[in-house]
Amino acid sequence: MNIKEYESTLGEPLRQATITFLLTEKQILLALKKRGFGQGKWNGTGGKPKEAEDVLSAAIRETQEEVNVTPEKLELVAIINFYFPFVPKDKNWNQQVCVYLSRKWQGTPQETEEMKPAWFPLDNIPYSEMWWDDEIWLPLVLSGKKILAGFMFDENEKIIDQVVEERENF
Ligand code: 6U4
Repeated sequence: MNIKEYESTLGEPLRQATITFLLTEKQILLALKKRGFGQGKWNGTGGKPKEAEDVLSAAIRETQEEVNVTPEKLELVAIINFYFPFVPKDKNWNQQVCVYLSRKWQGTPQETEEMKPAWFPLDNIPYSEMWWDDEIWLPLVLSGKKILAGFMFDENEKIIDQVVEERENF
């Protein structure tokens, strides 16, 4: 099974989600997911848009809810489709994630019930404690590239197929 074959079995568009990374010149803000999907992994902040909410507004709201910070400028740097063919479709793990970088925000990151934030040096990102795909696409977006990508996972959340393309713009 590869991404193309699996995509053709999906009737509906993928559900949307967001990931946002705050950046300073030398550091990136990651947050440890304390519950739910991706529990125990470091990631950007994010989640699903509420009904009638656009994706950008969801990215801002999720960052507020999860680490108490309000991003002021968000740059869309990647659109990534994640596919979990071994998980029942009604669990809604298949998703399309818009990835944003923010260099301007209000507030100081604080731990909440959902996430525990921490700053990491850009040259020491804890990839072994993140989703496996992050090590592939995060260095690209941190180097200034915009990417369109797809990753497919097996039952152990290991990558079994991937597509990564550079884009001029979205
Ligand atoms: P709620 O509704 O908040 O209980 P929750 O189970 O917390 O849902 P969700 O769906 O809101 O999770 O957010 C999932 C987060 O995981 C989003 O920020 C997108 C991100 N994500 C999903 N698959 C990923 C992957 N393969 N690599 C990655 N992030 C991923 O880096």
